[in-house]
Amino acid sequence: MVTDITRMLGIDYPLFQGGMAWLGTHELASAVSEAGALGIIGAGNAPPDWVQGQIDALRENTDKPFGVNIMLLSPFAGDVMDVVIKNKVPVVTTGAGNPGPWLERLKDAGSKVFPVVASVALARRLARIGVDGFIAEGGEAGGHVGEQSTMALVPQVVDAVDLPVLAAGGIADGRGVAAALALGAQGVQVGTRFVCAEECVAHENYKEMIIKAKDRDAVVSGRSTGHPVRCLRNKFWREFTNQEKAGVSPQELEKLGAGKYHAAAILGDVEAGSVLAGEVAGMVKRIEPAADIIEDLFSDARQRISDLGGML
Ligand code: TUI
Repeated sequence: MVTDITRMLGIDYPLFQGGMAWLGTHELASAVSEAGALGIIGAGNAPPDWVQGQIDALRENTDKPFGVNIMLLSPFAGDVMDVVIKNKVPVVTTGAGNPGPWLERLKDAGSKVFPVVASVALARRLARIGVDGFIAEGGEAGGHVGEQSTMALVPQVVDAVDLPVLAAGGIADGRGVAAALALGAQGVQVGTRFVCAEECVAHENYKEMIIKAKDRDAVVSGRSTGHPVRCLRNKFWREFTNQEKAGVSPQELEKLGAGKYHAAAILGDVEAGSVLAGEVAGMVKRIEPAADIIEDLFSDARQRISDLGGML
């Protein structure tokens, strides 16, 4: 499939794997890139030497393009930027903030920069200073979320900027890919379904919880802190939400959340930990190789689009 994204990046499928903290490791990212889409190492809150190790390991397993996602609220964001610049990482995506201060150095290193945006305003501002495209992420997504839905946000970002846009949030099968393309996106970003890739290092309890999830199980907490997060309903979510309702301060809530992604993702404590996942968790049915997920997404999208063509 050819779009502005595949042409710009030299990849076969216009798909980015979401840069998930703890889960977007070199194992998953190299499998996704090797299969022809764009694998992304999720730096999350990790220190720069961990990111360097992940880049080295990925490059041992694939020569194909890949990306690093930098979570801008991380205390190490600036140090991780130094690492990706030194390594001339082909694609840099950013989350939870504005990558403007680093843009010139990233461009000088030859990186293509795709910020995640949750609003038209930020997209317009970043388009003016020279990013290469956007990931317009709706509130259906897992993890830190904005307020707008993918269905409404994507076309508004597409209309506001003259750069390629990928749709993210709420996409887990070929129907979602077809819908994103119909909204004007040049590609998609998928996170939750890749948590259940065989190559993803997520603990089996985490994968199992996603597979068992139903439509209403992916819920948001933390709106009062200014950093709302979508995760699966569990003991942690109930306690956090109760504290939030009781008016506990944002600093106390932050303490309550510390270490909870790691507890769920790696240690497999899916009751006391925070199981980040998008609303599409209810659509993920099995654990399978990353390459099969990619093939399924695009072969189904192609079929759906051609069926629709016949209907109209
Ligand atoms: O970043 C994500 N997903 C994440 S980050 C994360 S770690 C975290 N933990 C607690 C609180 C906050 C983060 C877990 N999941 N997705 C990309 C994303 N970026 N979603 C929304 C945004 C976003 C929101 C506001 C990007 C920019 C923005 O505006 C910033 C500005 O300066 O205008």
